[in-house]
Amino acid sequence: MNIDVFTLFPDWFDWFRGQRHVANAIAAGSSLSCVDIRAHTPLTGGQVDDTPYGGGAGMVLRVDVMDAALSAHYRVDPVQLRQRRRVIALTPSGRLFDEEYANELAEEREITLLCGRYEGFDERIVERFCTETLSIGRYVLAGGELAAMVVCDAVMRKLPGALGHEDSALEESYSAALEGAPEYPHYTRPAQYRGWEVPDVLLSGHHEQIRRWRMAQSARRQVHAAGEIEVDKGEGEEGAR
Ligand code: 6GU
Repeated sequence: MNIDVFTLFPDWFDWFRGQRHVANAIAAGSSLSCVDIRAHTPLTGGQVDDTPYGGGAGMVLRVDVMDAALSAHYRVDPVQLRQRRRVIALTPSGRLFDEEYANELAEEREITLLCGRYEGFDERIVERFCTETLSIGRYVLAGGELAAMVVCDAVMRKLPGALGHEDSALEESYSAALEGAPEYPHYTRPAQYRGWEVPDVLLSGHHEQIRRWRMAQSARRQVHAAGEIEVDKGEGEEGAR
């Protein structure tokens, strides 16, 4: 899979590319390229944004600058580009990014992510050049770059060769194997620590009982994730007070 990120801060992604599963995916043939929006601006002084029509705070990324960057990189009118690949504007009001959305993107051969800064994009960028808008949550970040990394992290770990252990992505939170529920709890050595025990069933060696326990735990977490937040005091029954 090839991911292109259009950003004002391409060097932020140098660190991200070094993350193990990202580096693995790249070594296995995927790519994560950054295009510096500012390098393509037709305006003097490297200008990329401007004040909003109608007034108000902040700056808005200009449509002519984004047009120039997309045109220079793909050598095609960006109005046509979106017929060949998903071009995604990262914005706090976009479609909420979740595991299903990540699976959808992981199926694509190539995608383009546009990072806004300041108050965001001139709306014509979204209307004319993009196939969709994406948000990683209902809060506002100063720019789309961290959101782009979140998307790349969630998508790239699904690509062939990204994870060391081939089936570690199969039975994890929100996977089909768990019927879309969050993952069950894990424990490892030591079996006793400060009097805190590991559930007996996990030490029992009864695979069918372990499987049933895990499915039940996963389903229980699903209920909590859906809204009834169980306050996790971080202590076992005995450890309270
Ligand atoms: Cl994609 N961008 C910005 N600027 N803020 C966000 C976001 C994206 N998703 C959540 N908050």
